[in-house]
Amino acid sequence: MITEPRTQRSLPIPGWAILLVAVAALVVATAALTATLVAGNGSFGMMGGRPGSMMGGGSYGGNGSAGMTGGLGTGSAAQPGVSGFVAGTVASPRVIRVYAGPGYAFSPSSISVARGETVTFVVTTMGPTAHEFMVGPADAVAADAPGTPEVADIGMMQAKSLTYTFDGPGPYAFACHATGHYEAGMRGTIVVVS
Ligand SMILES: [Cu+2]
Repeated sequence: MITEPRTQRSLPIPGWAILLVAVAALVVATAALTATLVAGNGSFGMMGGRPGSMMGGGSYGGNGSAGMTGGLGTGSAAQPGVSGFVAGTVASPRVIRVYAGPGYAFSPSSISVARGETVTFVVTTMGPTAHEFMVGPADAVAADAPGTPEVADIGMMQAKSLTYTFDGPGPYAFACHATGHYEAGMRGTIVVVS
């Protein structure tokens, strides 16, 4: 703070010129960066955007499917069976976001998990109708069997989470058993990838 004005006074270059150069450099740098991104992968833009850019940096061209399978904001770049996938554990579950509604549907309606992994489902209700989220063995979920893990009364724009370990062979499923919803098709499948 004390020595700050010294450089400016001793230099014959006026402050505005330095500022101009700095701005010009910034413009050039921005342009170069933009050009690199566009040239690197034209189709990356919308989906891979934010979370992918840091992690995916080195493997841009190599793995075009990462952005697509990630789909509706699951947040994780790699899916089970894809290189770079990290399975959830009891200590550090993998977070999978699920959207309930609008209407009587889940998005995504099919979810891949690794055998034995622990997943925390974060279920958000879209639309005015409250939903439930039950996950477990497919037959138990279909029958709405007592004791099957479930979160209920998830109101509009509310998120509730449920953690489950897929330690059996499957098949597994998830569903909403609010009155009439399952019958209307509000269910999904879980694919266990060994
Ligand atoms: Cu529902």
